[in-house]
Formats: sequence, C-alpha cells, structure tokens
Amino acid sequence: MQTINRSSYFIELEEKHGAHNYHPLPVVLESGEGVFVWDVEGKKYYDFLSAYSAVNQGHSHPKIVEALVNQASKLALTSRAFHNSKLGEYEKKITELFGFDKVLPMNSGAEAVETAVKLARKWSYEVKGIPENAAKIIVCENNFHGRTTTIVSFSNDPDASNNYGPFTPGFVKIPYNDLDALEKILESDAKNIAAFLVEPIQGEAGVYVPDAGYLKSASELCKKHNVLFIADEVQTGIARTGKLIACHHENVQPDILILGKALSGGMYPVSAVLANNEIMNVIHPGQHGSTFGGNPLACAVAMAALDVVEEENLSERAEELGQLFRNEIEKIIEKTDLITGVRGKGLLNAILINDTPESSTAWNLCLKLKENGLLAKPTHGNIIRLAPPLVITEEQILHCARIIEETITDFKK
Ligand code: IF1
Repeated sequence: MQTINRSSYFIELEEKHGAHNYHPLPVVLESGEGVFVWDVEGKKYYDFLSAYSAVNQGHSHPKIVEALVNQASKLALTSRAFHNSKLGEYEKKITELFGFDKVLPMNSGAEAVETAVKLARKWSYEVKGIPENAAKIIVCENNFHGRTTTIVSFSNDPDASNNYGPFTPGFVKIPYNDLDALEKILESDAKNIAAFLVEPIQGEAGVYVPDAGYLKSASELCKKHNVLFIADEVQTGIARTGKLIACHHENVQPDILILGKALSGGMYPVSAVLANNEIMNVIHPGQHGSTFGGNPLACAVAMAALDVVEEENLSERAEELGQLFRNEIEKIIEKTDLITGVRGKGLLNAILINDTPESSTAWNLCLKLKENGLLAKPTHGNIIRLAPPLVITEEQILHCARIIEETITDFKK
C-alpha cells in the first residue's frame, strides 16, 4: 500500500463502518512511546492530549506493559464469583496510598461516577435517614462526569443530553466556584441532600480552575450539613495537577473519591471509588458490581501504574513543568493577539483563543500544530487543552513552547 494513502485508508474504514460519535483530528496513530506518538506515515508528534489525561505515565510505559503482559499470560478475568490473587494486594495498595478504608473497583470513569451516585444515595437513606427516593445530589453547571443516561441527566450541554430522555431525577445544579450558591442550597434543604459532586478543576468545560480555597470551603460546608463531598478526580487525579489528587492542593480529603483514566496509565480501563467504612459498608453482596470490576489484569496494571507515579515523582514534575509551561505561554501571549490567556494547574492547562466558540480558529490552529508535530484538540470551540504525559522533560516543554510560538506566528485566521 502506498504510504501516502494509509491515513485515508484507515479514516475511510472508520467513516464507513464506525458510528460517527466523534470528529477526530485527521491523523491516524499507530505507535507511541513516552510523550511521542507516530502516525501511519511514520510522522512523529508530541502528544499534548494524553488521551484526556489517561496517559500520564507516558505511552506504553515498559513497567506497565510488563505488568500487563505477565498477568495476561497468567490470568486475566475470574469474575468476582471467586477471589483472585491480585485484587486484595491492589485494594491494600490503593486504599493506603489515597487514605481511605475501602475501594470499590470498576472499569470506566462513568461507571465509577454512577457507583458514587448509588453509594451516596444508599448512605443517605440508610445512615443519614433521608426518606426513600427523596435524596438529592448537588452538581455544578458545565460539569462533565461521563456519558451514561443518569450522568447526562444532570448535564447542561445539549450535545451530551438532547434526545436521551427521560432523565434521572434527583440532581440540582448550582454555578461552579460559587460558595454562596452552595451554602444557600445546603441551608435551605440539607435534610434532603445526600452529596455534592464536583470536579476539582472543570476539564471539559475548558480547564476552569476554581478560586483558591473553594474546595476547602465547599468540603467544610458539606461537613457542617452532613452532606457527602464527592470529588470526581478522573481527569485531575493521578498527579496531573501537581499533587496525587487535585484536592490535596487544599488539604481536602473527599468523603468519596472517584478515580479513572491514568489509574491504569492508559493501558486498560480501570476506575475506582474510595470511601471510609461508614459509607462503603452500606453496600452488601449482590447490591453492586460489574463483570470486569477488580479483575486481576486491571489490578496488576493499576499497581504498576501507581508505582510509576511514585518512582518517577510525577506529581512534583507536573507541578514544576506546569509552571514553566505557563510562563513560556505567557511570554508568547505578550507577542500575539491570537491567544488571550492561559490557565491550569500542574500539567493540565489550556489556552484561550481570541475568537468566538463557534469559530473554527482553534480547530485550524490545531491542524497547524499537527503539521508542526504537536497534537492537541480544542474543547468547546475556542479553548485548546494542552496536557502532555507527565514524563515530559524540561527540554521537551521548552521545545513544545517553541513549536506553539512558531505555529502562532505563522498562523493566518
Ligand atoms: C469522551 C470529555 C474530558 C471525565 C471526568 C468522568 C469521566 C470523564 C472528570 C468519564 C471522561 C473523557 C471522556 C472522553 C473525553 C474525555 C473528556 F471531553 F469527554 F469531557 F476529559 F474532558 N469524569 N472524560 O473527564 O470517564 O467513562 O470516559 O472513562 O467521552 O470522549 P470515562
């Protein structure tokens, strides 16, 4: 096959045989290592999306690949009808690392969010004493927690929810980063409120970092009103923002912690819900689970992925290199009117493009970045998320800043 046609060959196959539920950048990736990916023509790119922060440890990290291959060649799946020799070791490791009594292992992030919703509701009826079916969960405007019917029931993004009704009741939306709104609803209706579900940074909404102290004050308000504080750290967790979880920037320990994505280093779907016994012990045998949840392969991969976070000091790296990256982008902003700002924490950042969300400017800039060897994708029109694997080096950060600067300098709207 002629190399020039390989990309179009693979894209046409997806177009013809696959559901059109995505609009990918026109690039077909075939291999990856660390911060780099290669397309089917052999072109090399810096990956500045990291599969939406699932590949924090870098593509195909040798330690994680080895754990995957070794376990897969021994025992991949038993179902929870039987015990297995990896689950208990994994549960001990993850509960001690994140500081909780227990973990409920699932697979996708959305499954973990659904698990947290069910757990909070069940706790609110059986421990807090809310009348059955009366429990409410507070969520934030512009949230993204996954794509199941219940989760999109509390989304205000029409693309996520249109024509997927009827929706699951029992959710109340308040503005993000608004303590007054949270206090007001808690003071008026705490007796019927099970939990407050929040992203420590709103990723999909455009990497919105809340005011300093927001998470701390919100968790204190919840404690005051006997309402569970649930942190969805699927995207912000696992060292991405410069701490093991973003809540640790404010010394907040959530009542329920939701993890996913980089919990496996992007090697295998692994998610988790962590909580202490008062909450987790409301679940009894047969009341929740999934075929693959806690399978030995997932456990072996996740243990290796967590080892890499610790052994390679990924939290500290994200903190230092994220600051360096934002400083470099700020210098670029001084020289161009195409970018109006940069925001983020650790190595979860985004640049704001000086055009309307409806414009194709951000998309066209990403196409030019692709030509120059850097892959990124807009979120919500005029915002481009920039989130490389946390194994990136200082030299590579500086190189990427130069690629971004050159692309912007040459860019014509
Ligand atoms: C896609 C977005 C990001 C998440 C948070 C739960 C989940 C996600 C905070 C669900 C998943 C993914 C979904 C993925 C793209 C990506 C995404 F653009 F969709 F919104 F990151 F911002 N909580 N986010 O960010 O986890 O079920 O996907 O494992 O749907 O294309 P999941």
